[in-house]
Amino acid sequence: MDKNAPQAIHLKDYAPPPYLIDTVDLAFDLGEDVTRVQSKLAMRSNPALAPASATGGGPLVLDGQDMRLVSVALDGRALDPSEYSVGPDSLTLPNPPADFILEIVTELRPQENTSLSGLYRTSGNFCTQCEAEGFRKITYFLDRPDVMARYRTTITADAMRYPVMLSNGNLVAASKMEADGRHTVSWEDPFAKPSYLFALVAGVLVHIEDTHVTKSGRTVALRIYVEPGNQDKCDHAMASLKKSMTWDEEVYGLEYDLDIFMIVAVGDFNMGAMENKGLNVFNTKYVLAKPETATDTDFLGVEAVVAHEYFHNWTGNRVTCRDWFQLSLKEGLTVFRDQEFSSDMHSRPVKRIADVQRLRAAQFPEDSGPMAHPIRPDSYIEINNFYTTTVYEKGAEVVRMIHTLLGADGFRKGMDLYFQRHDGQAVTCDDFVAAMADATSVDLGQFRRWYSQAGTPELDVTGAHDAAARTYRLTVRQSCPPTPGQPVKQPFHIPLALGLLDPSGADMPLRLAGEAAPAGTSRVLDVMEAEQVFDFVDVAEAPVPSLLRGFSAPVKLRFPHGVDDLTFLMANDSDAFNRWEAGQTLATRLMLDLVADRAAGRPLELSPGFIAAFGKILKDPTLDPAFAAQALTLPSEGYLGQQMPVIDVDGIHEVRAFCRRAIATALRDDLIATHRALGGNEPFAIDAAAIGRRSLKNLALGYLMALEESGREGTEAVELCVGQFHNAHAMTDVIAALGCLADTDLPQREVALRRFYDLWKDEPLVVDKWFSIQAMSERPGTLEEVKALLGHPAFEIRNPNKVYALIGGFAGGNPVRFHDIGGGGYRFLADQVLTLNALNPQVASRMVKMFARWRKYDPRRQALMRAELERIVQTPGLSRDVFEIASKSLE
Ligand code: 0A1
Ligand code: ZN
Repeated sequence: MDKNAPQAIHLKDYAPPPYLIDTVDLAFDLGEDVTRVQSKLAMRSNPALAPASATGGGPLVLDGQDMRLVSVALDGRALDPSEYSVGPDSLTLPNPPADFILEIVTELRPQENTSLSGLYRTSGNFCTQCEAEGFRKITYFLDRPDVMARYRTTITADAMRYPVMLSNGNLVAASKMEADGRHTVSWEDPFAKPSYLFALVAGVLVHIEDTHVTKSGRTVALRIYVEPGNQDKCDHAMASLKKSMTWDEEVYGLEYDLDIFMIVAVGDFNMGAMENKGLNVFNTKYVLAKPETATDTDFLGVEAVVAHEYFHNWTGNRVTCRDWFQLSLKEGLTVFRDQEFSSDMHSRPVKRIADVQRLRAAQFPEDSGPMAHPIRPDSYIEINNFYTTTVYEKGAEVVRMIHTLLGADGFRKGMDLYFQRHDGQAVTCDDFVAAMADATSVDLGQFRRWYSQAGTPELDVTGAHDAAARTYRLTVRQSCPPTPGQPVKQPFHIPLALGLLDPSGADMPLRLAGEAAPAGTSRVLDVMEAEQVFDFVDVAEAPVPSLLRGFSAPVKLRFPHGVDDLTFLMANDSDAFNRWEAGQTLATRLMLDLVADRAAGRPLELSPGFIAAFGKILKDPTLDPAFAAQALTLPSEGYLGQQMPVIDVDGIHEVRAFCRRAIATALRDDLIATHRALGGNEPFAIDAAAIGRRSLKNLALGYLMALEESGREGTEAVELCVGQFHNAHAMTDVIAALGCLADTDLPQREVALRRFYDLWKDEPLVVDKWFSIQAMSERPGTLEEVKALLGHPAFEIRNPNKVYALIGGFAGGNPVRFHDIGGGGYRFLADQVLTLNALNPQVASRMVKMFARWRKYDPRRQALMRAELERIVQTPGLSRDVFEIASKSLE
């Protein structure tokens, strides 16, 4: 390997810090040209290491990059440059004393920082992002999460340009404007924290304010800061914050711990949001929402992300990670908490289905590709590449399994013990599991393999009924495919929730051989062996098993259910998730058969039984519309592709379109009736029922518009769609209609796109939607349009949201055009990755990931994608971020 290639960091090499930092005093002088940072650190050698000696803990190596070192002083004495050494990423003091004050002055140019990590500018304001390793771009520091210090932050800047100046904790001092036009504030955070939770914001901002009174009677001020003009879009975020605070008190007994909680929304942000102590910084996408500008998905996203960041105050901030390999300690747990919160606020089955769809769409492919890693990775080149769906969403599934194994009360006991033991500490995933096990005496020994083994386990289940013996035997075999660096896996501890349906569709009482009495009608089996049998007794008639209820483990399950069994489960399963799942399994099977038919040149025909089952769901007045919409959505092209050894891009696209047309043709009148019944502009509400009605209505519209291609039959659909586009008040309805029109060649398409832009050109988040709708159009000319849109005045390559909307929308949301056999899509993406690499490595790396699954395609596409990856890896000046993904993809 190239000796200049970036090196990996390994979990096994973890060593505690030789020095600790007790307090940090920061003084920022924010300037248009240069920003000066004075840092005063109270440091001492780490007593947990060798007995403290008078000579201290050996060399002190502070992290630091991309700034100018102005001066260093130790215990008040300015050091001569010969007394320390500065490298590209560090500042080393060869032998400091055991206890000392270190003062460092650095200078930065935030206006030139396009990486959006460290201190940078957004819309003229100053803003920071320090997770994971951004603090080292502000000052030299022990920039690692196990060094926790108390911070005091003083900010001085021009009073007119930066009237609002914020940092973590409580405001402790504020000056009036001085003669030079500048003013100063000081903030103090009483809680020790790692540097990644530091934040500073300064600029022209307005805020809305509310309060929350905690269970114990303390009043907390709540503020949401936005750019002027956006105040009218903050109410939903504020309401979500208040609900989150109440929920965490009720469910976990956790109260907020400072007197003020602030959220700042910024337009330029790499991720969704950041949980800095007392001062969360958010991507505007997860704060700003009003019915005219935000879809229901956006509203739900705001609620979930506000909750997620708020919940981090305990799971992440009060108890943090020892090192970045433990990232899932805070992220998996906090995603689990936000998922549960959203379930409690809306519909549990609908939320569970959405979460599982997301896991399957993004995490399963990651777990079976070149970037597969355990939720606690063993090594990384660039930690920013490990804010993955595996660490987050699979991490949440692992926590959910613990919840399932312990029960809600046991889980709460485990959480209580976790906080009792570790409040104020930086700990590991093992510490978390130990607290869960110790609080409940549940043995989680084998369960720990979920933290160390990558890959999606596969369960092959068979059932055998013995009518004479009245027994039913389930045989469960588990396996897990090899992943990079892990050729062989040990069996996992898998909680398998199930029920058995009798011929009437009712759940049978479940009694395992050896048990005195049945234990309920839905229960969790502990699958621990490579092969295991479970014998149920008193089973008079052959049951239809309902397996993996509620998706009780992140696995792929196979059971030889016949078509009739699946239809039966769709109609009867008491577990809503599995009713949905049965329909998806059936649809997947039928659609993959059609893909094979098409490849063999056979004519396509969709089973009338399947269409009839769809019709039944559509017409069932007792069903929750939100659930019906999920049940009537065919598996995505991406999901179908995952089920094939070699992804047939065009076959899948054509078959899915064919099925949509077949369903729409057969159920046309019912679809129109559904759209009518749910249509009209009812007063806007953002509750589960209203969201559900809109999603079913727009699902119907989508099917009807599938008829558009078939000419005359589609005229009425086009009228409905154009009418909805022009008359709807809620963005959800407008976007649904515009999305349908964007796939057509109708003259109304251009009219609608132009009108939409003209109406919304001053709302960046709405313009993002306009970009992504065009990027995801299945029309053949989309790539050329996307290229042209790169030059549109509203497109900014430096703004992550714009990149995710246009480039990400095309490469990630338009399989048939991105994977066009001509290779133009691939060349386009690689060009964009190389442009972004120089500007914002994190964003570039998220884009290059779209190539990771290249081996799943046919030889021609493989060769094309491989060539682009090679072109990328060979480019000089590649960031660690992009290098890691591109090189691992080629391995
Ligand atoms: N901790 C945040 C996500 C986040 C991670 C990294 C960032 O910059 C590299 C920014 C935000 C969360 O889980 O919400
Ligand atoms: Zn998080």
